[in-house]
Amino acid sequence: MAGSTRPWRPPRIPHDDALLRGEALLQELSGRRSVRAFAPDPVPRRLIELAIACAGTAPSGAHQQPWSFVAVSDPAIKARIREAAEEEERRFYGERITEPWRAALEPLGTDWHKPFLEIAPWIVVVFAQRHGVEPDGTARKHYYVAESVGIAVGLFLAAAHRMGLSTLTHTPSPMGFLSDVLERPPNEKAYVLIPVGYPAEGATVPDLTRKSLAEISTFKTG
Ligand code: IYR
Repeated sequence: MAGSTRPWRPPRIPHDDALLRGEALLQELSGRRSVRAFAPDPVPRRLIELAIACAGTAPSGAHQQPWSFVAVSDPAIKARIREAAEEEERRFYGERITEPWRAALEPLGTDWHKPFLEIAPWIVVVFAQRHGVEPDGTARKHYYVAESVGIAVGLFLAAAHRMGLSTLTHTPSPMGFLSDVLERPPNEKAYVLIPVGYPAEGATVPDLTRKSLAEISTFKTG
């Protein structure tokens, strides 16, 4: 039997107004940059809650919402995360990285040092629920988990940016230590770690450009 439905017919936005809205949003999103040097200045918990709530509006496979967000401001936990992440990263940059990968990362100037993990006022760790858990403890298959969580993370980043907060989309590899430090259940796997805060005084970002619309799109209009 199909689930219940309700009518859905939101008011249409006239095209001239839609154009202005789209252009304003593009300008807003174009101003987002990943930041690697954070100020220690605090960010109210409510702003983090709002960014998470925005992420939670993402579409997901079979509407299973296979995500958990763990927001950390506890200095002791941030210190443990930094320590474990730097241990992994030292191995990555020292042994596991390939030459092509090293070359690709060169413009970013990254290395194993991750002081931002302690300095940023918040670290939000996003976990993907590889499967659900029924009340009786049996596993329930989840669909399109990576796609669903990826969309939610995109909305989180956009929401944080809209509130004037800077983020880094960080993936220490491997991230298994986050399950231990944050005491997550076995059906969850760390997906990405997002420091949130304000750029440090004197922070810089790589002088990158984004691909143009023409480079990223093809229209087949008949
Ligand atoms: N996880 C490492 C390496 C790294 C990999 C990619 I792909 C990046 O875009 C940036 C960094 C680190 O965080 O340093």
